[in-house]
Amino acid sequence: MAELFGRETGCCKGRGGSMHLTDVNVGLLGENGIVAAGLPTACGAAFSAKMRGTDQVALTFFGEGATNQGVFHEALNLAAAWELPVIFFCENNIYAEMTPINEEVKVESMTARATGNGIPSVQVDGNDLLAVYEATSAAVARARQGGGPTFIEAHTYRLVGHMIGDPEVYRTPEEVEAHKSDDPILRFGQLLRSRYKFGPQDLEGLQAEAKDIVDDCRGLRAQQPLPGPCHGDGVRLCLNDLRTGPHLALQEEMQRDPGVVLLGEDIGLHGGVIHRDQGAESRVWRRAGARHPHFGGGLCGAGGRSRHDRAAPGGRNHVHGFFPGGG
Ligand SMILES: Cc1ncc(C[n+]2csc(CCOP(=O)(O)OP(=O)(O)O)c2C)c(N)n1
Ligand SMILES: [Mg+2]
Repeated sequence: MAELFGRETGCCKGRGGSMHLTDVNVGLLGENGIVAAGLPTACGAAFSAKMRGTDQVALTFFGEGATNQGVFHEALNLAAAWELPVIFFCENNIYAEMTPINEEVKVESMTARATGNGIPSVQVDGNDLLAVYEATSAAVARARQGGGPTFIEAHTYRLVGHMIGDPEVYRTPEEVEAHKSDDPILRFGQLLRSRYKFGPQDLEGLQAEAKDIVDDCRGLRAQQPLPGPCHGDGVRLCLNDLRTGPHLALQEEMQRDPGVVLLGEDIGLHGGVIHRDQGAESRVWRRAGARHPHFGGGLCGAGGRSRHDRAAPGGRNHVHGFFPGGG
């Protein structure tokens, strides 16, 4: 909450804003305002976990609109080819910003896109909290047993506008009204009453507790300091031409840190189109166990993420115009 108020005490020291919440201490690797950028990032985290031999599983959330992005397909293909422990969780709320699903896609279900990339998928009622929990737990167990990625499509609905001030001219108030009784919080309350025998006071107690927490947070705004100017560190300028500079930097990093590997199109097989990387390629081949096919955007995001985990890589990207996931 301090981060949402832009305070220095927030998880990104007040500089992230609501769309970039990151807290690696709890496994939150970073939200992203760029549609679909979280998918290759999650692949990077999963790749890192696989390389380090941990039982960690990466989970990424995105909307049905994100499945129209090229990098979505690159990330799914990469995850399938490398059998990564990653879960792709698609929240299908039938609108991408303001565009209804029937104007966005021609497939019946987003799971078709997972199947097309060789990834097993499941559809779930996204407003049923326990159903979501069970589907996700099964996918985690599968990933931990070495079963690779799973795609979950959760069907849901967005009850409020896309953003503050959304005029909502693309749907009728009646349509929104009709979905209100399907609100997952209401439905879970009903389940607690019917199946777990919660009484009205039990539920009211929980609601009051939640309200108190939110009310307490409001005080943060006045109590906590705003961030000051930010001074970067660890950035070094490498004055060299564009062709040799990156190679020198990569070689230096790989010598300095044995955990560094190199990802890039064709690099695993024979060093890629620029053979200067060859000294590094045998190590890449052994460590990653793959030839690194043409997954430009996927590798780019995966590299950025896994670098944060100190498992990999020095990276190079030939084609992707935009670096999803940062790093
Ligand atoms: C690469 C990119 N293109 C466009 C946008 C603008 N944009 C923000 S949200 C959104 C719609 C995404 O649809 P969906 O994935 O269904 O998410 P939802 O709107 O349901 O949250 C778009 C196009 C963006 N943030 N990033
Ligand atoms: Mg959507």
